[in-house]
Amino acid sequence: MKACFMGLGYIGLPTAIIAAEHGIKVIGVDINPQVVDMTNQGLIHIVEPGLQELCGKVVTSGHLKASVKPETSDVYLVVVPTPFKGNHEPDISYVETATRSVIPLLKENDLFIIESTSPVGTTDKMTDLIFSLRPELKGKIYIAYCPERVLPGNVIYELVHNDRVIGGINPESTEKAIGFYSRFVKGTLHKTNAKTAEMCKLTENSSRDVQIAFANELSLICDKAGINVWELIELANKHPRVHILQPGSGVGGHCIAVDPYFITAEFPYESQLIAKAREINNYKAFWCAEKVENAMLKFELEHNRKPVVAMMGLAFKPDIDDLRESPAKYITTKVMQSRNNADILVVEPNVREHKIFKLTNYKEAYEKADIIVFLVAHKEFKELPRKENKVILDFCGIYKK
Ligand code: SAJ
Repeated sequence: MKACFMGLGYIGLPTAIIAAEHGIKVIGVDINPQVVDMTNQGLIHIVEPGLQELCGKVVTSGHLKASVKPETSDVYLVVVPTPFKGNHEPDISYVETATRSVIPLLKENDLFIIESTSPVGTTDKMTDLIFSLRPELKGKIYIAYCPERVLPGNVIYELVHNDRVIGGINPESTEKAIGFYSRFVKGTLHKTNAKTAEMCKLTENSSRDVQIAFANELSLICDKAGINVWELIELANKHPRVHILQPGSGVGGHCIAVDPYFITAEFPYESQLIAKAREINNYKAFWCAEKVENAMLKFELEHNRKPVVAMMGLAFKPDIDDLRESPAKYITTKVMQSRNNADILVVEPNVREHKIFKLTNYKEAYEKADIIVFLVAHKEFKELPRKENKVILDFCGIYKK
């Protein structure tokens, strides 16, 4: 069996590698020639534990090859980003471009799968596109939607062990897709239709966003009430049916901070709670930036000099190098703009250099700063000795007690 993966990003590359490791001949396609070159040398362009070794192995064995162009295969998978436009409308142009580029290669019995997070109805739209250009394939190829669910940092394990939801445009397509995934997935493969599978992905991430918004709202209330929110949540969670998530400096990444908009854009009147959760999680980052700015002003008034401020963390969550949609990056930018870049030390231990931010070693920044702002709960920060003589703004629970 030969499979063509359209997109070698955070999901496409690991999935292509795992499929290749399970004996499938894989051609990985990316528009970025650097990604293609690196992959062909057995090197990965993302940070993911254990993936480098596997990539080297499957490239050497000849099971994975990368290219800028798709090749004739038995299975085609679309694993490209689905960003949103300025007005939070989903942008499925990458999915469409990837689909268009494989349409000329499709032949009888082929399987076409979309994995990219997509608004409800995208699989039907791509199906119409395929059959409008290749009407002779109607009823002769299989088309399904199968979202990924892996957590960055644990991708290799989750790709194999997570359950998957598989929705075909008809029962035959669902069965065909199940046949493909059962070659490398040990989790249960749940059958449904394409629309439900699309909505299922959006539901999973929106559910998490709503739950985090609840924790973030509690953090605002507790700040005003003078209550330690971490202790409060820990105690509330002692109830057998209460499971509150953790507040933070906002919600980031390219999934939870994006996918709910795919629902709100299409169903604005029905999705009030989902929209409000997005607002609360975005507001939390703004609120954190204001807290930092106020602390800086207070310090200046009390000490008659500008403070040195350490912004601890830029990633969108702990112990990763991914800065996409990062609230920490937003807060740091806002604080730097308000202070004309003066006296702000930016720290991100998981990134070596950054084109916008000049990075400072985290220990050095921690020593030098008057005000320490914990934005991301990286493991390195938790090991720092506590400093009683500094102003600490802990937005991510480094010191829960
Ligand atoms: N966060 C909190 N409090 C929490 C948990 C998370 O503030 O208690 C924040 C994080 O700091 C981060 C954001 O939420 O900024 C998202 O982080 P995450 O760990 O919740 O999720 P992602 O974006 O890394 O991965 C999610 C996962 N989805 C769910 O858990 C429902 C993953 O399984 C999906 O595969 C992934 O989105 C995706 O690709 O859609």
